[in-house]
Amino acid sequence: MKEKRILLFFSCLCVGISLVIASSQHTCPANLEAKCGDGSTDDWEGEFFPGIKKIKYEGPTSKNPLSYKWYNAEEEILGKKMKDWMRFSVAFWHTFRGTGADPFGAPTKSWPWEDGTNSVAMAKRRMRAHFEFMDKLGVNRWCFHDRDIAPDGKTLAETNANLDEIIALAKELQEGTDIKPLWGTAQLFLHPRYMHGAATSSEVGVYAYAAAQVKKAMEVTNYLGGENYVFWGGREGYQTLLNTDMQRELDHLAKFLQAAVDYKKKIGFNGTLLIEPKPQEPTKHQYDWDAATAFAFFQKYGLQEFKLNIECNHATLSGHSCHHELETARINGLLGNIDANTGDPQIGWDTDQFLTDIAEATLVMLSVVRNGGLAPGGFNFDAKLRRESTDVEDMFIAHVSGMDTLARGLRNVAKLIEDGSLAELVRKRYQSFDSEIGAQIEAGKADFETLEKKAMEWGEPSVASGKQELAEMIFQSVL
Ligand code: XUL
Ligand code: CO
Repeated sequence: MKEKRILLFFSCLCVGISLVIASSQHTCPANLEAKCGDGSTDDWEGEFFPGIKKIKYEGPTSKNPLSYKWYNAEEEILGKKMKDWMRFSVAFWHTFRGTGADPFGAPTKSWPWEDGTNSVAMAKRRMRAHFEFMDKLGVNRWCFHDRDIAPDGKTLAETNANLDEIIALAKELQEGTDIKPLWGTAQLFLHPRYMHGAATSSEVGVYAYAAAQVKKAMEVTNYLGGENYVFWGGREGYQTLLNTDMQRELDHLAKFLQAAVDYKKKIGFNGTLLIEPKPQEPTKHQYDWDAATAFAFFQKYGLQEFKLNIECNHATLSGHSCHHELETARINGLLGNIDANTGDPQIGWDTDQFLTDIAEATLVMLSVVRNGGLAPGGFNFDAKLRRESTDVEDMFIAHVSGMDTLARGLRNVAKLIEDGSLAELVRKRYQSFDSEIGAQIEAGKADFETLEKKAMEWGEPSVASGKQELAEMIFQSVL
């Protein structure tokens, strides 16, 4: 263990005063490559977050940034406890592997527990920090990629052995708690072998390697009691159609996903399989562009086992609102999970920010409530601190803020439902279909001759106002 320094700092936020005592032991950038420690030990003395107590609900008047103002886990809203509506999850990759690096700049985070290596020992220490983080935050679910939590070895067998070591520790840390993975996944995009894709790679060797990786990731997700398994096809797409056999690649992807269904059954894994749509980045065009594209793909290939993990920032990248993607998934029976984040209207890429817009959160929660909740899915904070946010307490503040925003959205939906006028506006808008002929149309029993007869009989139809401004006024009134 390196030299230790205790650094006390006073964090005075504009909303009030919070006294946070942070212990800054030896620090190195949370970098994947840079070396600073020797990565030989997972020793750590005391707490990882010594200045931070368990985050509690203090209500909307609290000025304490390390408290919940809107998220009250045990409180019942619309017939369910808030924690059961939300099923919040910490994303290991952003929270514990995010370095703050961007294409123009070096890592900015120097978390005290990082020794700058990607060793198995460092992975263990990091996993312990992660469990303390979840405990203090009061979140009992987490999401991971295989390679975020354990380093690559020289061979696949060695890599699997590294993963097994970390999984054994995670299992031990989960014991006696109600913590478990919301979902696991395989990282099939970072290593150069995946430069042409994984299941859609032009190389059969890569297809096989990816299958082996997913097989193992499903096994460990199952072993940890994970409730879902995600496929995000970061490189399952193309950079140019000139060198791409799109039909062959899509057929390969479907065969790969079917093999995952078969293996899931074989090992008795009951988790839901989820596809996470995204239109592009890193590829120019990702095959799972949006919810509707993924739905068509499921239909064509008979992949009925799959549901969707909708990510809000991916939704906006595909030219839709998050609400649109959620509703498209929901009405097709596919809403399985939400990667809770948001983009920036002035930035055209996946900024993965914590959701803080109350109106957007209310629309998200409207879909969730209409869906009857998300279980066995939940809300995974696929969101990262800004590069410039470098205090340990920022990790907590970001999650507290994201959780409170969604909790506030849920409270607003309850108000909207209780008020009833928006539902009434929508009901009235379609009431002409509550007629005999409307019922015939909806039952598929109105042929064109019947409808022509009606049109002749009725003459020019009357068309009512859409009342958009009134709908917006009602929505605003609950925010
Ligand atoms: C990337 C993204 C991923 C997936 C998991 O945009 O959202 O982190 O959620 O691979
Ligand atoms: Co995501």
